[in-house]
Order: sequence, then structure tokens, then C-alpha cells
Amino acid sequence: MLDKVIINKLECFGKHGVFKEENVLGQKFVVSAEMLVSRSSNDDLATSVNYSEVSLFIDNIVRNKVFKLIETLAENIAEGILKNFNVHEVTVKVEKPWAPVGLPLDSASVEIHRKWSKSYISFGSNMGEKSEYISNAIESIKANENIRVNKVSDIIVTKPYGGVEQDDFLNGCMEIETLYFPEQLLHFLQSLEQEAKRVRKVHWGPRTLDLDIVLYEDEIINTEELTVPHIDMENRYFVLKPLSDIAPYAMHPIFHKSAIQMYKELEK
Ligand code: A4P
Ligand code: MG
Repeated sequence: MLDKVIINKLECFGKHGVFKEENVLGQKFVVSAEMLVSRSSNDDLATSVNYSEVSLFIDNIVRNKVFKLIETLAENIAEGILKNFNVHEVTVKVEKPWAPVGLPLDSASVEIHRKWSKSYISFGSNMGEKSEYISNAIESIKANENIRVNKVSDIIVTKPYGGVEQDDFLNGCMEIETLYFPEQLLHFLQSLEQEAKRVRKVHWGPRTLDLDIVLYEDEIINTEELTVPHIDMENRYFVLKPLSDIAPYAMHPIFHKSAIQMYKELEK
């Protein structure tokens, strides 16, 4: 259960804008932030988010950085709050009351919503130093400031699935929270596959490193480059076993079945 902590209409001074004069003279910006946080306990500030610290943090960004767009300013504030404070989800509004429009107006403003999104990534390798490829990938994912790794499953040895004759796989799964949108997450994972010098020759064939997005929140995505939930996951022991070990109740948003339910059905 999440609580809301709100900073309402914090007045800051900054030099953001597309016009040169704005970058020189500066003007007033009014920032509001609604933060979803875990319930605090024992009346202890350390267990909550300190709104005066967040206010200083926002003021520091508005004062010391310069962006053309208030969208970029809002994005910077939202990301900064999510990365530096114990906040799961944030809505940031930036108002520019003195926007140089040449007409009377109350303010021009932008409002954005950003959050740590939960996702499950399956990993596999069946070529070369398999466990090294996997542990390097896990370390790189942990080192990315846009990702928090919550859980990593045990690594299991599996027989190749899909009819291509090849070496056994090492497989596993991890639970992450990320600020990336699904396509950004895919591109980051593909960059790690590249680093592992993965050569794609045979479809479903041997690979040094395979990183797939199994689930991303309860989103259903079907674009040319991305299918989420991962296609055919309900038939794959090498996906369902590690997934149901770390997240038995993670739900498939199309079948409305939990990981453990799909795993048990597959076992039959
Ligand atoms: N793509 C679409 N959706 C996703 C997603 N959710 N996550 C696209 C990641 N990528 C996604 O994948 C081809 C394209 O899928 C990518 O360009 C991406 O845009 P790939 O990894 O380049 O090629 P691939 O892995 O050869 O094909 P595919 O269809 O992804 O195969 P799978 O589904 O990854 O299965 N047996 C065992 N025991 N263990 C295994 O790990 N893996 C496979 C490959 C077969 N048999 C296996 C295992
Ligand atoms: Mg793949």
C-alpha cells in the first residue's frame, strides 16, 4: 500500500527556455511533485521521504541546470526524485507563469508521470563460458542506474527447446524495477548481447547470451521489435521454472494465469 507525499507549487528561479534572453535573465518556475511512497512507520522520518530535502533537490536542479524545454526539466526532476529518494512513482508539474507568449496567460505548464516499472528478464547461454556470460550480464544490469535488481533466480541446466540440435543451456530469470520504457529496456539488453559477442546465425540456435523481456508490468506489447509477454513462455520450462521460483504470483496479462499455475500446467 502506497501513501502520497505532495510538494505543492514550490517557487524556484531558473534560466530554462528556448529564447536567449530567458537563458540570461531567468524567471520564476513553479514546481509540484506528487510522490507515491511506502507507508512510513513509528512516526520516523527515516522511513519516509523528507519533503524539505526533496524541495531543496528540486530547487537545485531548477537553479543550476539549463534546459530549453520545461518537459526536459520535468523529466530531470522526476528521474532525480526516483533515483535519489525512496519514491516508487512520481507526478511532476512544472509551471512557467512568466512564459514569454506576448499574451496574457496564467501559466504554461507540463505534467509528467514516471515510475519504477516491474519487469522480468529471462537469461540463457549455451556457448563458450556460459556462466561467465550470464554473471557478466547480471553485473552490468545491476550497474545500470536506471535499473534495480530485486531478485535473481538460481541458474538451471536445461535441454535445448525448439528442435535445433545444440548444447545444453544455462537459464535463469530476474526481477527488476526500471525507469526504462520497454523499448529502451530491450535496446539496453541487446547492447549486452552485443558485448557478449553474440552472433545470430540460426534462429533458436546456439547463443553466448540471450536476454528476453518476459513480462513488463501488466503491459501487452505487439510491435515489430517487441512482443510482451514473451511469446510462447507458457510452453517453456526454461522460462517458467526460474520465473515461478522468484515470482510465483507474477501474472500473465493475456491468459490471466500466474507463473506457478502455468508452470504446474506445463509439468502435467
Ligand atoms: N523480441 C521480441 N520480443 C522480445 C522480447 N520480449 N524480449 C525480438 C527480447 N526480444 C524480443 O530475438 C529476435 C528478436 O526478438 C529480437 O530482435 C527482438 O527485437 P533474438 O534474441 O535476436 O533471436 P533468437 O533468440 O534466436 O530468437 P527468439 O525467437 O527470440 O528465440 P527465443 O524465444 O529467445 O528462444 N532452449 C533452452 N533450453 N533454453 C533457452 O534459453 N532459447 C531459445 C531461443 C530456444 N531454445 C532454448 C532457449
Ligand atoms: Mg531472444
